[in-house]
Amino acid sequence: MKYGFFDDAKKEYVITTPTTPYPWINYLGSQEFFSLISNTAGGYSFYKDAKLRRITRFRYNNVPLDLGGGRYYYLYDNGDFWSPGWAPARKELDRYECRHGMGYTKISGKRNDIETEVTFFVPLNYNGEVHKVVVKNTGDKKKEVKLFSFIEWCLWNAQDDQTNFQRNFNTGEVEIKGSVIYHKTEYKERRDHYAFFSVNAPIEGFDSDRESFIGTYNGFENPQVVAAGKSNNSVADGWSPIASHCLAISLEPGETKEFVFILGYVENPLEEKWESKNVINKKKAEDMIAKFSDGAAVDKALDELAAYWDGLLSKYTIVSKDDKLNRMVNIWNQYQCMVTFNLSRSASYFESGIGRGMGFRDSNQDLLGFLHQIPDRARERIIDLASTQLEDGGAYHQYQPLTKRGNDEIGGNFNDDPLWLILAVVAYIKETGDYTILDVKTPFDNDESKATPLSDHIKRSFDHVINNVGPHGLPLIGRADWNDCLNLNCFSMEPGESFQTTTSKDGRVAESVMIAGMFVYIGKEYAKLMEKIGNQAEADRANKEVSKMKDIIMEHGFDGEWFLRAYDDFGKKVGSNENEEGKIFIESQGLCIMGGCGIEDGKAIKTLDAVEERLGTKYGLVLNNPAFTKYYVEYGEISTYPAGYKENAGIFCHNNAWIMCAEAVVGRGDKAFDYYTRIAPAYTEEYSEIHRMEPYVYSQMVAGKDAGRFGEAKNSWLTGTASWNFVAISQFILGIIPEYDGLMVNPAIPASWDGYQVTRLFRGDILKITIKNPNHVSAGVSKMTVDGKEISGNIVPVFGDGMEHEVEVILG
Ligand code: BGC
Ligand code: IFM
Repeated sequence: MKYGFFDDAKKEYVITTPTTPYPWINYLGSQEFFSLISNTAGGYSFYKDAKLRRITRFRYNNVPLDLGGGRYYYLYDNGDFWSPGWAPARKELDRYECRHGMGYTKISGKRNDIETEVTFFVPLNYNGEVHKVVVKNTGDKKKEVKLFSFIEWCLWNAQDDQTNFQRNFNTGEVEIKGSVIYHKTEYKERRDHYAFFSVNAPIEGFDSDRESFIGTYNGFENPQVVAAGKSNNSVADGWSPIASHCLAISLEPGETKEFVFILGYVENPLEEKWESKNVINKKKAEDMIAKFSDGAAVDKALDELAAYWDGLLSKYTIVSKDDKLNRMVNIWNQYQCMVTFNLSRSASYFESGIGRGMGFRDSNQDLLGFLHQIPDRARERIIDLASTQLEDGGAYHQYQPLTKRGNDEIGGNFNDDPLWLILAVVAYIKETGDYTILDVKTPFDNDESKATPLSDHIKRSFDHVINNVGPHGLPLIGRADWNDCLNLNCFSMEPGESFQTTTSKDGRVAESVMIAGMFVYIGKEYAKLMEKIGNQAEADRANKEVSKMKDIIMEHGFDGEWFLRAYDDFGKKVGSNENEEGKIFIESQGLCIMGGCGIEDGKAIKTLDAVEERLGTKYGLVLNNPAFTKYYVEYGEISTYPAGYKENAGIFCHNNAWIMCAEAVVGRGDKAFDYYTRIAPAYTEEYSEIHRMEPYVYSQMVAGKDAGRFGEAKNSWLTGTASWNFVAISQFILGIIPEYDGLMVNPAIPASWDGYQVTRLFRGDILKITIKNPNHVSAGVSKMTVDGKEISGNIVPVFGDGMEHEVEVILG
């Protein structure tokens, strides 16, 4: 069952009912000011850091769902009132629609012959959310209505805001000047930032104290002020400051009126600190407000935003016979890659914005699906990440975006982390041809006195693996590798100690076949890069280490029909046919094959067949099988999850992509694409009542076959799934692959396809690539012409002339 439809021409998903199976959200802003907005206008805003600079308040896990705060509008008409986005008043509407687009959301609702449309967006280079509200009288009688706005301020530090009430109920301060409500509560930083909510019209009244507006025992659905149709003009003094305007609007039949509301954030550099207590420098807010004094200015900014997204998305576009594939590749997957690049795992409807900052492994992987969009931002991020690396090549697992410093509480020792940095650097150079990034002096642990060129950082990443191997010569897993919940060192836990902070105490240590697979896959890339920059000695050394590791994998990491997952701290096999539960895990299968293990001797094919048989379901591949049904102290958190959920045999969409890639590596395009369609959101749209999450973005996990709610997704938006699935489809399956010296074309597609076209903007050139499949094969390029001339090999050279070039590729 569907709850809306894709409007591909507008790059929108159109939701036709407010009661979607779960709130279906969108993100506004892509630079420094960010907002989450649901299809009924719930959500919140923050500046740079969802924990430390939360601008509006939101209650997670609220009852009812998605009524925990938002930017709310209410219409009052002669004793009746409603919200044009349905929530929070939740009065029935005669018409409702929500259009989630690229960086904007448009919600409209009609009742009592009043049609209201609100467009929410964050203009480019602007620290604020703009709401254009259009109210129309569609009836034949004159209307005198009131429009109430509402937002609730968060007292900046979102964690403190939800916990430290003894303090916070005393600190709230506001100021009202004309139609602008300023939020000037200090946080401990002492007046170096404030926020405001304005409207470009005279107001009849306002409120800035929550209780005065809502009533002590009312809710967002029936604020006493709205019910009475009259503001209280309350000025908050402690408690919970809010901002609400009341506009009296008179509308002749057919008449439309337009208003611009702005929720803005202002940062004052130190030297501009507020002159004295209670006096804020309003100039910056006034300038921001002046920028959007009317609807025309707003429309212009919306056009600029659309042009910006058209530009970004034009870097990779496909024309194929499959609409679902086209909309995933051309629009939504790339859009989600931008969002995950910006926010890592910090703020979504499943991530509270206070739990996690930017993850080292997460952000490095997010870069893979994003860096073709804005390579300069990718470059900056790579340096930020590498600056939190430690001298031994290990890394802080997370850092806080506002400070960019490694998080000491979480620390490091997730032994996959360092390798992902190499992969991100390699991908960046292949996309841009910019080798100078390798020379950038980059600190360790943010200490400038310890800065060395980035090339040295990736060398240390590589060496971190070979310096930390266990009894079989396989890499030590550390606290956990990519699978956070496979905690193989947990048996040595002392009472009161958290499993995640322990390491083995008796000298034996768990080893990861997954990291070994990553090492051969990514280590080979490291060697190639070294060769490319003329460091043959380092390339040779790296190649030797990689081939040694490959041998170790085949000797100690292969279980006969598939790859093992690990050795636990007792030296026992994890992910082996010998085990009763958890006989096979997905991660090592994908990565070992991507690293080239088992290709020549048929073991890769055998492995992939076992993956299909044991992990395959109609909704995607589960992570492990059989699921754990009881707690195993030697496995840790993974076995605490009920069977079929999360890392315990859930369908973890991130690692499904590695199997697609592995299938492509062995040339089985049919299988690769089949797996792609099992989890790609556009294909799940048809059964949204089961899947429940947004049909335009990936979710981290779908409940697996052992779960009570098989097929139901959770944790949409912020997941490495976005970038890895984009890599899988755009590079491994459709076969358009950036290489150091040009763009390689090497598809692995369903044999039934006749062909498709891809337009790729690569290093300034516009490559129009037509792929033809006359003999109905899955892989193998038999002929390639560039601008009419046949070339040998399958790499389109870099022209560097910024012109259009026609590429024709014949498979067979
Ligand atoms: C979850 C993982 C997540 C981790 C983050 C675990 O509880 O299952 O998916 O990555 O927490 O700390
Ligand atoms: O690899 C992790 C990631 O860092 C956060 N989400 C879950 C993944 C698997 O455990």
